[in-house]
Amino acid sequence: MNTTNKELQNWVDQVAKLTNPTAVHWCDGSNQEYQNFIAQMLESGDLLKLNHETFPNCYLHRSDQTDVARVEHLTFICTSKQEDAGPNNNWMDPDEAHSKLDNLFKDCMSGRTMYVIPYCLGPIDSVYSRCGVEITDSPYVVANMFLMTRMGTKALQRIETENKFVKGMHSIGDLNPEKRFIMHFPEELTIRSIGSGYGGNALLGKKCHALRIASWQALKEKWLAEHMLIVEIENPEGDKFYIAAAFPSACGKTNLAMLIPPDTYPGWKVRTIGDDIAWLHMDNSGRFWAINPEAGYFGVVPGTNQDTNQNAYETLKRDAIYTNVGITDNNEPWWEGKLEGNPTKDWKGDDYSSDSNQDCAHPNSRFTVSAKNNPGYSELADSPSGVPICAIIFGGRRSELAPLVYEAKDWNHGVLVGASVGSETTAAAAGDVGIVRRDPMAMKPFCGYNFADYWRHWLSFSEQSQNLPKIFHVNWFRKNDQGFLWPGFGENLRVLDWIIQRCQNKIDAKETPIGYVPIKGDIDTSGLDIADENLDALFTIDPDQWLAEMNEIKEYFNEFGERLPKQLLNEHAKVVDALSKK
Ligand code: SAT
Ligand code: MN
Repeated sequence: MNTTNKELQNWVDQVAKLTNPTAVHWCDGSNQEYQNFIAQMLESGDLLKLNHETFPNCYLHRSDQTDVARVEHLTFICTSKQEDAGPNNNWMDPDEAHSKLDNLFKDCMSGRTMYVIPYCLGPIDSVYSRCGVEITDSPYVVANMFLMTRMGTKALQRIETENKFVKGMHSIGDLNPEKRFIMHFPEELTIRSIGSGYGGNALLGKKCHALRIASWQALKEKWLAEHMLIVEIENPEGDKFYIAAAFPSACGKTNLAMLIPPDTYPGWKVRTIGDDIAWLHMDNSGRFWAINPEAGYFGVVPGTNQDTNQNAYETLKRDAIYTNVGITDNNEPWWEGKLEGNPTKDWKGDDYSSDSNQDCAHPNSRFTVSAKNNPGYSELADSPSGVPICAIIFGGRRSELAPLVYEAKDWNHGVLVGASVGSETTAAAAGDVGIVRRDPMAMKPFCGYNFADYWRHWLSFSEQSQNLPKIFHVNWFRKNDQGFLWPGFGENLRVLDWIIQRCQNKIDAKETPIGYVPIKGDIDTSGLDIADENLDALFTIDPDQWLAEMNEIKEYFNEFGERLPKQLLNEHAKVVDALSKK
C-alpha cells in the first residue's frame, strides 16, 4: 500500500493493470527526487544541459516536432448530455470516449515507469485549494509538475484527509497525432490524455484541471476558475491593489504579471501573485478573493529580454526547463528577441545561422520555473485566504477597433464585455495565427461546460453583491501601418494607474456607448514618444465599426440558442441602441 486512501490505491492499481508499466513510482516531491529526474533525463537525452555558468541549473527539452502546442481540435468535454458541454466544446459520449481511450491506453506504458503525482492546486493549507493526482509515463511531465504545482507527500496527506481528488491519467503513447486525445469527464472529475507530451496537453494540473474541471466545480460550488493573472500594485503611498486580468494565451499575461514600472513611476512596486490562472471566491461582504492555483510559470520565451521585462528575464536565467528554444555557440538558450549570443542550433536541433529567415526558437517555446524565482514574487501568493480583487480586466489582441482601455458600466455590462472578447489567434494553439476569433473571458479553449451556463453563472454574482470589482477592457495591440500604437510592457502601468484611480472613485471618465473611456490627459503619457494623432486613435470609438462588431457578437451568441441568458442579450441591445443614436 502506498496510500491509506483506498479509492486512490485502487485507481492506481487499475491504471497499472491497463497500461502495464515496468515499475510504479509514487512521487514525494522532494528536491532530491527532482534532481534524480533531471539526471535520468540527461542520461536518456530527454534533456540537454545548458551553459551552467550563465544559466545555472537550466536544461533544454526538444519536444516531438508534431507536438509543440495545445491541440484544441483533439480536446473533448465528455458530459452525459451534449448540451452541457455546449457549442464552445468538442463533445464525445463518455462511454464511447472511455472505450476509445481504454484501447489506446492498453499496454501503452510497457517498458516504461509509471509515475504517480499527488498535487495540490493552491496553497496547501487553503480551503480554496483543490487536489488531484496525475499518473504519467513522462519524466518531463513530472519535472514540470514539480515546478508548477505543490506536489508530493504534503499533497498526498491532504488527499488522505479530504478524500477528494481529480484523477488525471496521461501517457505520451507513441506521440502519434492521429492517436492524440485530451478528454475531460467533469461529472467524474477525471481527465485522460494520450499522445502528447506538451504543456497544457500533458501537465494535467494546468488547463485540464485548474480550468476545465475546476470551472465545472466552480459552477456547482458558486465560485470562478478563470484564465487570469493576478498582480499586486503598490503606489508610492503604500496602498496595495490587486487586479485580475484575462487574456488569451501568448497575449502578455506573464509580462503584465511581472511588470517593471517605468522611470516616470518612481516609488511604484509591482509584484506577481499569478501569471495564468486565478480562482475567485466571494466572501460574506460580497468581495472576491483570488488565489493562484499554480506554483510556477510555463511562460512564452520569445520576446523576453532585459529591456522588455527584467523580472521575467531574471526569472528564467536559472533553474528553468526550456522547451523548444535554440542554442548559441556557447550553449546558452536562444530565442527571437534575446539580446546577446550567437545562435547555432534551432529548436529542432538543426544547424542555424543568424541570417536565416526561419525562426530559431519555436514561436510557442516556453520556460518552466518555480514562481519563487521571480524577483517580484509576492509572499501573498502563498496566503491561504488569497488577495482581494478591486478590478477585473479583459483583453485581446486586436490590431483595430478596441481602444486602449474602457470601463464597463456595471457588472452585467462587464459580463457582456468579457463574453464579447475577440482576439487574433497565436502560436499557443495549433492552427492558423492572426485570425480574429471570439474568445470569451479568454476561456474559449478552457471552459469545461456550456458558455451559456458560464455567462449565467457570471451574471448571478450581481444579485449577490454590491461590492464587486469594476470590469475593464484593454487592448495593447492596436496598430497602424507603421506598427503598434502603444509601447506596452512596463508602460502598461500607466493604464493600470487609471484603472486604480477609477476603482478609488478619484477621477471622472467620459461616457460612450461601449463604456467609460479616459478623459484626455488622465492617462499619464509624459515621457512617451507617441504622436498626438496616434494617441487620439488609441481612444477613438468608431460607431459604424462597433455596430458591425456588435452584429458579429450577436451572431456568435445566437449559436447558444435558448440557453443564452436573456440578460446578456439585454446588455447587448443597450449598447447597440446607444451606438445607433451616435
Ligand atoms: O500549453 S498551455 O496551455 O499550458 C499554455 C497556454 O497556451 O496558455
Ligand atoms: Mn494560459
